[in-house]
Amino acid sequence: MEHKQLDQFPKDFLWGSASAAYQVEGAWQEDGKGVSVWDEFVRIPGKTFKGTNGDVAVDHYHRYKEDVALMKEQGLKAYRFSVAWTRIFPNGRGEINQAGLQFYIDLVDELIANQIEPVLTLYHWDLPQALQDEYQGWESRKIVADFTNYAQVLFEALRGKVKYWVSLNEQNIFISHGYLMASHPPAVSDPKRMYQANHYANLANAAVIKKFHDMDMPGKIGPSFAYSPNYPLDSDPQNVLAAEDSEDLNAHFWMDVYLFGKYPIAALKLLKEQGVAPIIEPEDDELLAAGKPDFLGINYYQTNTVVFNPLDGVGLGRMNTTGEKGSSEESGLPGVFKRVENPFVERTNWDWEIDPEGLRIGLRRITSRYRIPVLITENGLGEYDKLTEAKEIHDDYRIDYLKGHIHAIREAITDGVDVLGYCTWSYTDLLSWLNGYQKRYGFVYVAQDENQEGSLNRYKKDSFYWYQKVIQNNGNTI
Ligand code: BGP
Repeated sequence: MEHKQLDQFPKDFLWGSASAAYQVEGAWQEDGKGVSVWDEFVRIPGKTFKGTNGDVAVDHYHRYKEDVALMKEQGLKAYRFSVAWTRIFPNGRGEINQAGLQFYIDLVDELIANQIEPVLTLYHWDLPQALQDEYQGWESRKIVADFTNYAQVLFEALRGKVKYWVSLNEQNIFISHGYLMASHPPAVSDPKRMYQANHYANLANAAVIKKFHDMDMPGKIGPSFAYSPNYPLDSDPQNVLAAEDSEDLNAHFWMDVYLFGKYPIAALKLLKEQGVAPIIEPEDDELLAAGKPDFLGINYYQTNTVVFNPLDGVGLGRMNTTGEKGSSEESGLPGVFKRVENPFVERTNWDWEIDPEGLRIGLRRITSRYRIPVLITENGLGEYDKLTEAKEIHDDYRIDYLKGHIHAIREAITDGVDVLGYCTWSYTDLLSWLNGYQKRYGFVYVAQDENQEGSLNRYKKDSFYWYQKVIQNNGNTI
């Protein structure tokens, strides 16, 4: 629908930007930090682009004051970051490592002193290696107690200071990449193990949310889901059904559990037929029902256009992690769906489809199905950037991308969607898990190249100044 006039963004809208510990901090062995599964995984030859790792990353651990000063200059209202579990508990549990905890207390204090709302992610994929070794991490029910215990330490330490908490970042991604595509640790490829690990992650998520509410914590908590709304390629009923199936298996399969405490019917039935459904204990339903989030975090990058895929059709294909346009392979689930190119949208050099309208569509779907406020916890464009001799970065393509998506949010707000805020991915340039340092997302350029050499100096991109104005006008000129 087209509105005659668009609503204004709410006055207290959180104009923000985001990062994750492993991708920015570096200092991987400092101040008592333990080893995470990513610290180990990146050392296995061939796992990441050109063997890049987060040992130094963009050195945010030592430069956080400089980074926060840049945020302040830009006028950022919120900064989303994650805590490295291994800084708090080097071995996942046991004695608290005070120096590690202090880093986050200092970061939060620095943000608050600069009028920036901290949005804290409890888990952005860097599981303590000790828990992986001891009981296979997410593949054990034991993770629920350890994750809750770790979260409680942060709840207590930052009570009243941090008002927005993200429980798990992109459970759907770390589980599917970790246990099916084998592209993230622990590099397993087994659907049965994947769905069981996913079930324990659901329990851990619910337990942490329940703990937050039981402790009467001021503020709000919710998971961040990587949502790629599904489209059928055309109106062939087979393809429409394939899109419904993809929405069920790739989206409702997580969001329904977060919001309804139940898996979607058709998806679970299919997994049972295939013998890969998770074992669900009777008491699990109770916990899932008791751990309802206050908001849903959404990470939005692209939509997913599908057609029907016969039983002898394509399976998992390779992703483009090189930035060589057109190098990704076809991918699908035999008997259900396969992904195809959407002929109506452009693609990035990493083959990600650029579809601002898809964000509005996704926000509308969430609102209709779940009636819950949404915090957009990630959205952005990963591209090559060029530092000119004058030390400038003319990233007009990023400005176009963000402008289109902010406009789509404004339209969604006008449709009646309750959006709490918008965090771009990412604040500074940072390490892209599988794509190295050349795939850049930041408002702030960091001199760090593929060989992990560079001054690590920060330079403001054109998009930095553009977003500064957006914030000044509370988005209402877009
Ligand atoms: C999300 C992750 C982020 C970030 C982003 C961009 O899935 O939550 O941590 O990496 O995607 O992805 P990529 O780095 O693969 O381009």
